[in-house]
Amino acid sequence: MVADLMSDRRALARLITQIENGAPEARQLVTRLYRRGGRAHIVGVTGAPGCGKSTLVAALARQLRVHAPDAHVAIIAVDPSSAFSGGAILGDRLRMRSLAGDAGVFIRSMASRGALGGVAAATADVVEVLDAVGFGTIFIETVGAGQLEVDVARIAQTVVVVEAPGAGDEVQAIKAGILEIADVVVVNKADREGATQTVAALQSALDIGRPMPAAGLHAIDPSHHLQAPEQPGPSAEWRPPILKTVASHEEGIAAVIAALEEHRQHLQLSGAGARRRARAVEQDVRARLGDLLLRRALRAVPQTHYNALIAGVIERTLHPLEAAEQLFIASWGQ
Ligand SMILES: Nc1nc2c(ncn2[C@@H]2O[C@H](COP(=O)(O)OP(=O)(O)O)[C@@H](O)[C@H]2O)c(=O)[nH]1
Ligand SMILES: [Mg+2]
Repeated sequence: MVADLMSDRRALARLITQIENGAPEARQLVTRLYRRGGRAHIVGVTGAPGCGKSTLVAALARQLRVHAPDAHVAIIAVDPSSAFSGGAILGDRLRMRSLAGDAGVFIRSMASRGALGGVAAATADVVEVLDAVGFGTIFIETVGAGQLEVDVARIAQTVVVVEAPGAGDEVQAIKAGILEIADVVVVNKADREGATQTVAALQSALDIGRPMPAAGLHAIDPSHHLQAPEQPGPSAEWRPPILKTVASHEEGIAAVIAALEEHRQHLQLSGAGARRRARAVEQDVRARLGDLLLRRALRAVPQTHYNALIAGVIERTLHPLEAAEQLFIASWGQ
């Protein structure tokens, strides 16, 4: 069955569509495949629109395939912000057309069809399927703009933040706050003026103080925190390299591939990968638990009671917390 999905791309595409739509038929296969995963290198690529992410990913995929023809590469393009992303995705397809004839490369765009907030979970499920099926490297391209995009990028083991030299001093990655999640920084379009200044601006932003790893995950109650053993050593700290590329001419790509591999090894040797995964798994389980509890609570409460409470909040006879508490009590024990 699993081998079938690698060779039967239509079946694979169908399964991914089912996952996107939250179709119950996909669930059994997805949960079964999860048990076989854990071998792929999952690489997130994020950055402002137009900085060259798709071109870079296509160049990376092509060179990976040349160096290791047996290793299959998957590319998922996620654009949660646009519900009607047909145009952008078509552009990506065209940009990646040089890969079109290679059966070892699977390209797929994810639309935000499901419920809000479901995109990250659906993407994670798709990545798990691709991993289990046997893809050696999985790229997730996302537009670096909001929290959802950051959530999607966090599915990755290695996050590449792409920046293009811009007009003036403005560095998008710094402005958007996504430099914090970078493991590798790429200044693409290095053929353009201002690349050196962009590298310098990024370098000083990285030097000024990289927050503790995985900022934002500290909200998790530490008493329930599954922690992998800390392994001290020189490899415990990772300093994101800043690399220049001209993706459209496939320049500087080998250095990016080397950095991805180095980061992967760092994750393994330092134990940082296990810690990162433990945090991600915990967050994922909690998010899914929250979703289940919410659905269950809402199912258990009569619609009229629910409507009355919402109306009460609208009329300000109830605080939203009071309404939530009453819903909680009403659903309790059901
Ligand atoms: N000058 C130059 N243009 C590039 C380079 N890489 C990509 N581009 C062009 O930049 C545009 C946007 O690229 P794309 O990969 O679609 O960016 P994305 O929106 O970040 O995925 C396209 O017209 C590319 O051909 C580069 O290194 N130098
Ligand atoms: Mg793109």
